Amino acid sequence: MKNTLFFLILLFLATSCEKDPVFIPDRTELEPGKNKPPFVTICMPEGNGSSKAICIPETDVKAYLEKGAFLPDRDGDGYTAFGACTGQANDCDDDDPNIHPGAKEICGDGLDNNCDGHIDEGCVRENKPPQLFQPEAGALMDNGCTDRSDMISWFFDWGEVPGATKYHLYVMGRTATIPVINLELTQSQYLHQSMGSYIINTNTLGWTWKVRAFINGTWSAWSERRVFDAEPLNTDCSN
Ligand SMILES: [Ca+2]
Ligand SMILES: [Ca+2]
Ligand SMILES: [Ca+2]
Ligand SMILES: [Ca+2]
Repeated sequence: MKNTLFFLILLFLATSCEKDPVFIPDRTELEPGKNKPPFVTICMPEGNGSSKAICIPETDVKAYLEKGAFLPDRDGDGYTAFGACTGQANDCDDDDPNIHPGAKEICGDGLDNNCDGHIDEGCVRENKPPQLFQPEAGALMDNGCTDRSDMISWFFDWGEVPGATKYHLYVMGRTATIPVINLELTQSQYLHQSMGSYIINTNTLGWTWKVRAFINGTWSAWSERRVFDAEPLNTDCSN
């Protein structure tokens, strides 16, 4: 009778935690005929960096977790975590059931959805150029004074581009050969101040500005090229 009982227990455990090593907890409720909880496989650290799969009643999970054991498939998506003691151990995010090998790679979320080691692979990068805010087209911007008592103060503002790590602001005079501003910036706005300088009246019209964004290692296309004018020289001098 005793042997039969032991055989039945073994048979039950083997079918509950399929393929996993059989572990027989010392619990009387495992006897056939009594209320039997479902069995689960759990990983028990062995002290040498590895862990061993053991089969325990679901009701014991909490106690085992407190003893340092861990669930091989915490998020229940059917894929066991990296380093788990059982299964393929290839779930790169075992807290998110939507992330696992074979999942669809979702573009633009910055996540490796299919656990192939690549983020957003195969996605067509939009790399949109920034949208310009101000100065608006045709805006009249600050100018300085011939007595150098005033500064030129220009404020540029554009829309943030998702994923952009820096921006390139380029401001050019109509007749100039080199840009007056040619800067890489981490913020999506810039205050240009040039103390004591001024723009002579023949050069006040037809300034242009544009911005591009640096995303995932490449520059976007340039934004629209927007035109503005500087106000006539000596407009707002203090003396
Ligand atoms: Ca999982
Ligand atoms: Ca997962
Ligand atoms: Ca991927
Ligand atoms: Ca993705």
